[in-house]
Parts: sequence; C-alpha cells; structure tokens
Amino acid sequence: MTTFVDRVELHVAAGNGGHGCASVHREKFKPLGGPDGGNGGRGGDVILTVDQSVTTLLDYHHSPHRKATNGKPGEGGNRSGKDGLDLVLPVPDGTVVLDKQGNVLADLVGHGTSFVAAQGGRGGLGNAALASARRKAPGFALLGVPGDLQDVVLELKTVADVALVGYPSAGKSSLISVLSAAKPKIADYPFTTLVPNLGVVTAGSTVYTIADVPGLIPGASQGRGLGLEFLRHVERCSVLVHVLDTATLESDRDPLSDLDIIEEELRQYGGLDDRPRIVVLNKTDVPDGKDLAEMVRPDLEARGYRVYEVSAVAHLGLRELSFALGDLVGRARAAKPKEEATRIVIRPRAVDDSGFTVTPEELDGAPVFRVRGEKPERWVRQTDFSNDEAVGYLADRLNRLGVEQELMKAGARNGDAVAIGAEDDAVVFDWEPTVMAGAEMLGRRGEDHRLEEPRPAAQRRRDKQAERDESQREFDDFEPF
Ligand SMILES: Nc1nc2c(ncn2[C@@H]2O[C@H](COP(=O)(O)OP(=O)(O)OP(=O)(O)O)[C@@H](O)[C@H]2O)c(=O)[nH]1
Ligand SMILES: [Mg+2]
Repeated sequence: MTTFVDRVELHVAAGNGGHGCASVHREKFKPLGGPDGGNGGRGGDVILTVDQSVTTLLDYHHSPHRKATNGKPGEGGNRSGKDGLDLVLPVPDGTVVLDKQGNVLADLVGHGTSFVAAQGGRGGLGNAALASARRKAPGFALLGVPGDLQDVVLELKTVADVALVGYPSAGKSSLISVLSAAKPKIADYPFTTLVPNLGVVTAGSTVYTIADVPGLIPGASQGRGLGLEFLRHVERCSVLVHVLDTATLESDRDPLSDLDIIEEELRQYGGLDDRPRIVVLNKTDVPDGKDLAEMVRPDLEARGYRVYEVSAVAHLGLRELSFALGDLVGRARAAKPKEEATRIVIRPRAVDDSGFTVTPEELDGAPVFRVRGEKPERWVRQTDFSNDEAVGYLADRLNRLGVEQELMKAGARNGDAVAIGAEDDAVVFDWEPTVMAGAEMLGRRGEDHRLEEPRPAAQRRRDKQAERDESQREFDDFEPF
C-alpha cells in the first residue's frame, strides 16, 4: 500500500550570502591601484511551489531537511560572487503552510502559486563597493548574511469541488470509479479507503473534481474508526454529497438515521454548515434497496434535500447525478470572487526595518542594554570582528542610526555591556561611547593619504560636496541587492 502523507514538519535553510572581498588592485609601478574586491553573491531562497503533478507530501516526510545553496564570495578584480540557486520544492495543490504555533502562513492553491519559506542572506559588499570619497581604500569587506532557517508545517487539504461523505461501504469509492476515470480500491469490508481518492468528472461543459474521505461512523469525532481527521480534505469543497446505503445488512441502520449520524459528526467537526448538500441513495440495483429508497425519499425531500437514486454497480442514475453536481459546482464557482491569476508569489510579510529598540535587561545576573532591530542585527552579522576597520564601520553605522544616542538616553555608561540581537545569537560588547561617538573625529577610516593628490580649489569644493552627499548615502544602508 502506498503511504499517504498529508502533514509533515519541514526544516528549511536558505543559502548564506557570500562574503564580500577586500582586495587592492595591483599593477606594475602602481602598487596601490584602488580597491577592487567584488561583492558576495546572494544566498538562494527556499520556495514552495504548487505542482499539480505532485499529490502527496511523502517526499518531505522522508527527507524533511532542505537547504538552498550559498552565494559565492566576491573576488579581487571586481569579480562578484555567484548568487546561490533557489531551491524550489514542489508541493500538491491545496497545501497549507503553517508555523509551529499553528498560524497559517500561506494557503497554496493553483498551479504555480509559490511561497518563499526562507529567504537567502544578502551577499556582503566588497571593498570596491564600500569605497567612497570619504573612504577611498577600505581595508575590509562586509560578511555575507546567513540565510533564514525556518521550521514550517505543511498540511494537505485536497482541492476538490465535490466531497462524498458517508458510512464505510456505502459505495463512495465505487461512485468515484464510475463518475470519473479514477480507479480507487473498492471492497466489501469497512474502511477500504484509508486516504482520500480524487477523480475528475466531465458533465457537459463543466469539469469538476470529486473526492471521497474514509468512511465515518458514530463517534468519529471522538476518534472512532479513522476519526474526523480526514474531513480536513473536504473543507475546500463547494458541495457535500451524502452517500447513503439502501442495502445495508446491519439491522440497526437505515438511510435516515445514517444521515443524522453523519450530519452530527460533520457538525462536531465544524465549518461545513454553509456547504450545499445533496443526498445519494446508492445500491438501488438491489430490490430491497430500491424499495427502501422510495420509502425514505419523501422524508428526505421534506427535510429540503435533493435526492438522487443511483446504483454505482448497475450504472443507474449516474448521468443525472453528475449533471446535477456540475450545476451546483458551476453556481458555487460563479458566486466565488474571481480567482486571481496563478503564479502568485507569497513572501513573508515585510518587516518594518527602520526602527530599533534599546532595553535595559539582565544577562547572567549582570545588567545589559539590549539593542533589537532589523538593521543593527543584520549589520552585526555583516561585520568581521577580527578587522578593526570593519568594527569601526559598524560603529559608524550604529551611531548614524542613532543607537549611541538611545543607549545614552537609556542610561548606558562607559563599560556597560551592550548586546545586539536576540537572546541566543546576540553579539555582546563593552560600550565605549567616546570611541563610538568620536569615531568620525578620530580620523576617517579608509583614507589612505598615499592616494591623495594635490587638488585645485574648485575641485576641492566639489569633492567636499560629493563627500557630504556620500556620507548621507552610505549610511542609508547602501546595499545594491
Ligand atoms: N449492489 C451494489 N453494491 C455496491 C454498489 N456500490 C458499491 N457497492 C459495493 O459496496 C461495497 C463497498 O463499496 P466501496 O465503494 O468500497 O464503499 P466505500 O463507501 O468507499 O467504503 P469505505 O472506503 O470502506 O468507506 C463493495 O463491495 C461494492 O462493490 C451498488 O450500487 N450496488
Ligand atoms: Mg472507499
């Protein structure tokens, strides 16, 4: 038996950004030809994409860890590193993506609909891109940012227009097999169907899909039989069909009480009340079945159901049923807002990355000022702490964003511990406000006076202006990807 997997936990890792390169152009007789370190490449994203040829989540059950490729580091000679490749994971139509807390992140319906589950890290800028009028020869480059790590839960909710519900052995799978080309397993013992079957029906000009779910029995909502778990697969359907067995040999059953019991289980499951329902009385090829069907029909009609007498085995009443279903599906589709074009790409909600917070906290019993914010945290990850110039550049960036000022306001003093980032991966250092605040006064980083040439006054003025523009631009997180 093939395993049907309709819920998996998936661990995805986007690619890391490649590191930027710090390099100085060398030519004969021109030993300091300027910075020429290229940028690192972007890390690949992990993208979930609906592929209609995929029907289960089985692959992810077997290998739940997936990773996109990393960006390549930049190189000298202004060579940028290659971007990492996106990892595209095909999922069945109707896959719901949830976080571990059960919040829905995306509902993937329609071929090509995609969700970026983990975003690749930015590549680090090389020293060529970091050079500016103020900082002609930076001796450092930015590190690539690690790619996102995400744990998501994938749940499959079959996308079918019509769902068949009923007792075991009522003939649900038999009906699918005669209404469509699908060939589900059919047998005379209960719970033949262990996973939903899906078939495509053509009725005139309407084409619709029909699915069954494993049989329901009294107490399914308490987990009896296969429980209500599989009703998840009928949640998206627009029409519910009660398949009632008119020829059951069980003495305590009849179509009317079967219907009541299944309705009660549906009610317990919830969320299906608004779906139009019709009743199919199956097995009318059996003489007693035919009699029983005629007997209960008026009752069912009095309850407001449209009733179809059929036989899946003798192929009776099937054409009328399939057209009636096509008609209901057609109406449901017309009532629905027009589906958006496929190939929707859903990205995680953009976070507001402009702000940051400073909060006094405790870390291992000692006071610490914690800085949180998209930018400061990313900047820290981009910093090569073994390179003083890179650390200085980070200090300048933080200072420019106003972190220094906020620390001061929050009461931080020289020597206090400052942590940037979340608990588990924060960078902690002792605050030295004079160095940070004075960073710009202490001399500009990356200015190599050997590269200076005498300039006429007008040139000096133009350079001065360019420098001012530059200093604004570079701290606006100038990153061209
Ligand atoms: N005489 C007669 N037997 C039928 C008819 N439809 C189905 N059956 C028989 O009823 C039994 C159960 O049919 P299935 O289609 O497997 O029933 P099901 O509702 O899918 O059952 P589960 O998957 O167990 O929930 C099989 O032996 C079928 O041959 C019918 O119209 N007439
Ligand atoms: Mg079945």
